[in-house]
Amino acid sequence: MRKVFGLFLVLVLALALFVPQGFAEAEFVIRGATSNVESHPHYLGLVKFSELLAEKSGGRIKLETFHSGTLGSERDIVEGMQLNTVHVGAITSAPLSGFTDSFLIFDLPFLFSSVGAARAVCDSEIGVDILNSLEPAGLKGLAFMENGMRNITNNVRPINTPEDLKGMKIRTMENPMHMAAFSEMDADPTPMAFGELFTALQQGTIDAEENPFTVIHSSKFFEVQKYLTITHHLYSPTALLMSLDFYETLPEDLKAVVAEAAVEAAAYERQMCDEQEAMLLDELKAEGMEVTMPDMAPFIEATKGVFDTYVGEGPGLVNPAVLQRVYEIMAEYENR
Ligand code: EAX
Repeated sequence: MRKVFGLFLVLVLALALFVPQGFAEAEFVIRGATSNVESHPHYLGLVKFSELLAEKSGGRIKLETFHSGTLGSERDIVEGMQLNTVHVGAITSAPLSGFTDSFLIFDLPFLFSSVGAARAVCDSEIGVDILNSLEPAGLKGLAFMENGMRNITNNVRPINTPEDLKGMKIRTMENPMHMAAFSEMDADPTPMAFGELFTALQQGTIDAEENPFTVIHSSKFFEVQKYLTITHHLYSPTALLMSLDFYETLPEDLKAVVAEAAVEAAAYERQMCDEQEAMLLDELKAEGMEVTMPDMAPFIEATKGVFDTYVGEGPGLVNPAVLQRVYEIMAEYENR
């Protein structure tokens, strides 16, 4: 009997010594979320982040990922990170402008000339400053993922001129500059949390919304929206964020792991955006959406008033020096 017990002990010890790194008991079990659905690049990026954290930490960090608003709207996820009850979030820039004026630059209509130029701004010193501006709000900005160039869908009529938006009840994100742009075009902007949007469109309480192809397709807006207008009126970056309270509990070596994994996950997420954007316009047409691609000059002219109102010195405004630097970075990118 003593011999059997001895053998058993040796076996257990051997197993404990040779447990593969990835299966060590996690020291930190954390939760991360997006309001987008499972097939959207936001969630694909969170899953990649989770895999990279596990791999690079030797299993010490286990990130559980949630999609489709399971942990609430983007605002709920942000508040969860501030309370350290949610630890990671992939959050579109617009709601973040409510926590720091630094994100307002992304809310100027038609500012970004291309996705590449927008990414160059996000990856510049301006982008680092923007992410760091969230720390007083209790959020650690890790990297910029992407939502993409936003377009308009609606159920009323094809849109070919700004006048076609007149009186249209369009859902916007909860952001005053987005609302101002559509008011300048005599539309009727209604801020609404993303999770309520499909039902509002289905019930007809809202005529229109605006989002990148990845969102329009993954959230099946083609089922409740007839017309799609390619406008690229806003570029939506997505901040990969961590609860600052949680981040500060990490030892230095795991903070380095988080930083490295975030950059790699963000690059992967942008690649997913590129792959999906390349094929989704045809998919949306195949789903029956009627597409218009009007000249944007009249829309740009019609929304210039947003710059007059929201660029200047002081709270709630886009700093003119930052705007000038953004133009410089975009020019460097386009002339590279
Ligand atoms: O992708 O609320 C919105 O429209 C945002 O684009 C959100 O991230 C869903």
